[in-house]
Amino acid sequence: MTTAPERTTDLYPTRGATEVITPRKDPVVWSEPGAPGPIEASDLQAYERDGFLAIDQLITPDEVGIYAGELERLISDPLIRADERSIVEPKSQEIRSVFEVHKISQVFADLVRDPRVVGRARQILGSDVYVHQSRINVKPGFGASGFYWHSDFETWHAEDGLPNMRTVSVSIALTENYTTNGGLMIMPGSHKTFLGCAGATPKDNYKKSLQMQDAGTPSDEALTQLASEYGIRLFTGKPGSATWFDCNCMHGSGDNITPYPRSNVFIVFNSVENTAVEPFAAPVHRPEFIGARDFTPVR
Ligand code: 6CS
Ligand code: FE
Repeated sequence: MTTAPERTTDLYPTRGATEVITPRKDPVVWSEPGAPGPIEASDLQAYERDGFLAIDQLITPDEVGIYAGELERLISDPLIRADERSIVEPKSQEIRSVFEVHKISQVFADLVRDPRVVGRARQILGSDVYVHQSRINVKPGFGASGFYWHSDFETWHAEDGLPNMRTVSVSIALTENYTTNGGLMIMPGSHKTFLGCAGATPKDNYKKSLQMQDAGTPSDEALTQLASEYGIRLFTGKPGSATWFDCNCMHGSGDNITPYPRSNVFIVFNSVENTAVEPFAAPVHRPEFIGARDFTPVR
């Protein structure tokens, strides 16, 4: 019989009656200065300051072909389409995302374990890591909808039960990210302010939030304040480029009305010292294909 992990102190209150700002209490970079790893010290300092690190080429063009091919294989498989891990676009019903690709695809499982990938995650988080979530985002052209402004940690804390900000995501471009096809936007420095959102988490929220998030989205006033304080950075890059970003960055992406898909693979590494407990602001935790409850370190 598995006992529910005990609830720890809630350092980052959210989804109450009103919005509430809490200064970040956790480090951004958890490893000691000079700790070994693929990230240069100057880049690690920039990541600590900005909350993100853009890499022009994390994987080679040949490798991109392998992963882009695997994405196509997955989204063309009727069994995958019928699986609960697949989320479709509200209008076109085309596949928008497929979750838990590190478990259903050996190709993506190998990417997770690649030292260029997991090595950076361990260096940022200062420990062994496991995958909290992985997904491929297709973001096809001709109207694929974006992701409204949010902090991922706000959801992962409220609904998946991650206690601290010791989680890092990497988005690896599998198609060209232009200025026009719905690229990732981050407010540089916003990771140091936790914005607790107003409004309780509805039951089975994920069934809607993965298409269009509502609970956990900031007010216009808060976004206006954050944008004026931090600005907005749009990420562009060739296939194979990557953006590493802290779990609490305020980020989003626009719709893609161009003919050019903006596909990526998105992997979320969590420290084994920060494993999920009971949700902090939801009746029950989300399904394991969205928020892992298997904390086996990546080897
Ligand atoms: O709810 C989540 O976990 C997912 N939603 C978004 C918009 N970003 C993070 C994550 O993939
Ligand atoms: Fe997100």
